[in-house]
Amino acid sequence: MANPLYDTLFAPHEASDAPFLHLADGSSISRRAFLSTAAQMANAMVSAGIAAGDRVAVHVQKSPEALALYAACVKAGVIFLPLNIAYTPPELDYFVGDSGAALFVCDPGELSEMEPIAKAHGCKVLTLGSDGQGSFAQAAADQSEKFNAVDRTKDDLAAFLYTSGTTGRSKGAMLTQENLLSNARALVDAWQFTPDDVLLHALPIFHAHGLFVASNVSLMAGGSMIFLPKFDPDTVIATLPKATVMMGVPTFYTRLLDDPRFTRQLTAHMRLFVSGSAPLLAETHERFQARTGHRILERYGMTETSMNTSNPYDAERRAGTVGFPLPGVEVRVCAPETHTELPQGEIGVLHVRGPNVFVGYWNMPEKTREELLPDGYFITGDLARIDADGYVHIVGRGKDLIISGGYNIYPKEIELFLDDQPGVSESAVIGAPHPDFGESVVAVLVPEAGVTVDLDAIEATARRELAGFKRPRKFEIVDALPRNTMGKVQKNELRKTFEKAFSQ
Ligand code: MLC
Ligand code: AMP
Repeated sequence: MANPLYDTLFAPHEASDAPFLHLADGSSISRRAFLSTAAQMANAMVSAGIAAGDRVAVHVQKSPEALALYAACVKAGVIFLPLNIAYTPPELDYFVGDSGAALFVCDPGELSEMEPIAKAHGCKVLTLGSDGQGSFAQAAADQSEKFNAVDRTKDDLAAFLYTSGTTGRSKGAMLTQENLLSNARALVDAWQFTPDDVLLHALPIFHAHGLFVASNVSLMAGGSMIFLPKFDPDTVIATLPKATVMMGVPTFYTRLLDDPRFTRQLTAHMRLFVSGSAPLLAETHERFQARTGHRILERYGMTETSMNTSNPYDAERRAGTVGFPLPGVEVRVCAPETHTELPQGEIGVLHVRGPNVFVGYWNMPEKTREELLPDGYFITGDLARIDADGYVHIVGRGKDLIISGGYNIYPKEIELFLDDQPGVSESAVIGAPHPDFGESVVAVLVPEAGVTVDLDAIEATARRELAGFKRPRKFEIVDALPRNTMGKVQKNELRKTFEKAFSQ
């Protein structure tokens, strides 16, 4: 009788009355209270006809209750499927349909729009608001605070995280209990987490970073979290004195560095700052150290693998690198076409193998076979080099991908959208350096002959159909796209032409 994920992350602290989540208003929630809510939610799901192995899609604002819903799913053996709150109804339509979710828990404000969409897929709908209210919360409030964790094995699925792809069609990465547990264990160890740690948590909890790195590590260590609804510099600066560790995407750190209140004195008591999800510029690294005296610890991961490598806690944190493979994780640098390992020091595609690597894409056996090799290695699509000391350098991407403020944007998806717009003959979407987001989206459009493209109309449609972070921030009109002799659009040339799009 076991549920390894529940037994490790949650059960050991079920009776603890010590603060677990510290909220921005100064109040706190104990693990006992948090897990009572989770048990009530698990009962509410069962009452709604949800069984172990079903998918529960979750599109809600970050709140303690949203995290309790994750705990409830683990307890009930239900597959947790969190979705970026920025997704629009047409995007959500795809995720609910593709995953075959049995229940969609959404924000009360979007119920009228989402109910018919979910119901068309035979999916039940309940609501959970940022204030912890809604029909799901109500259903849970009437339930018992006791719920016996449903038996699971370590190989049972715990979560689906959707990740976009070069075809423009999102893929549901299937993660097992062991994927999540092995990674949390490796990170607690590598970053020396203890029950005394207070993690400043300002990340969203619908992606690997905020959920499987930040929350799982803190849960496993038995620590507590300052649980903020979003990254807001004022609140981060106000609550930092009570934290010991902070995790963030590079944009968090550049925004903090732009704030004169972020000083050596403010951060003197901190044990650790971790960065990931996007490249941290060596310049940001050095500025951070000069300002605070701390060296940010950069690590590297993916939705499909959680964390793969990390700079060391106790040894040199080398700027511009993502450190060494975590214990139990193997990496190799390979030739793109043959998948054969390259001599040490050469640049190639990074492959990863270990207990952290997902088991495949939901309902996409071919895509799974393309990216998960028979010898267990996963092709990350990132270009890397391993230096003579063993530090991994991510030097670029073999995949056409833009990372804006830590969110991934696949140009193909935006190009498919743009090509459908009136007056657009064809399009190419590229990332250009952006001072706040690292990179941001530039849309290069070729109009149909003799037509003036109505950019306002395109922007209005984009607002309805695309999540905000994916929307192009700059449109450029050209007569033709640069192509090579094979007819392939030369994005490198476009990137060069528009590299200053956001620097004026
Ligand atoms: C918000 N906006 C963005 C954006 N975030 N635009 C581009 N890129 C982003 N990342 C837009 C909104 O659509 C809106 O546009 C406007 O900015 C204001 O919205 P906001 O919500 O107030 O923005 P803000 O709070 O400033 O958000 C920025 C941010 C946030 C950096 C704090 O994006 C964030 O928390 N990022 C973290 C992403 C993350 O957790 N990634 C982990 C992935 S897991 P408009 O037009 O409506 O005004 C992974 C694996 C790994 O990658 O290794 O970790
Ligand atoms: P996602 O698919 O959202 O999980 O994003 C994973 C991608 O983010 C990786 O394949 C990398 O391209 C990128 N990434 C994550 N961490 C880092 C890092 N520290 N440095 C460079 N790129 C990173």
